[in-house]
Amino acid sequence: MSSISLRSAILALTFASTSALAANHQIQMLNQGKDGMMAFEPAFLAVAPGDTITFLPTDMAHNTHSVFSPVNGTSWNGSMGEKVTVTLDEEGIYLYQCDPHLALGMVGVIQVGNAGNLEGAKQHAQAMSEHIAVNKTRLEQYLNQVN
Ligand SMILES: [Cu+2]
Repeated sequence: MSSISLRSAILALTFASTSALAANHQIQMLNQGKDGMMAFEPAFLAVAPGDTITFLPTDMAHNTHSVFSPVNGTSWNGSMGEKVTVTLDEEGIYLYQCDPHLALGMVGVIQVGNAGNLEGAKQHAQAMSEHIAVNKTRLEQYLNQVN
């Protein structure tokens, strides 16, 4: 195989993996997870643009509500116990929370592609932290996993 046709083959594969094969990821809403009580799991998730996220009401007394998205990015606001599926096309950081358990640190971070809005996300997280009484370090820990 010549180097040009090999390169074409690799480009074709790369294109197929980013456009045709968008992945679905699942995030559970839990009373008790590996990060402790009242947690999303996984609470930090890095995905590709166009991937789909499904929030599963594994335990029922929770919701998922996006509170910070990239410019033109999707936002969502699920009811209590609602299974929510969103497709995230816009690159950047998304922050979300469980409304009744924000004070207990039930928050999560999704990174889609490049984190061009990381500084804005950190500023928003700072404001959220004022409403978090328990598990105050979670949000920062999740944001520290962004790269
Ligand atoms: Cu909750």
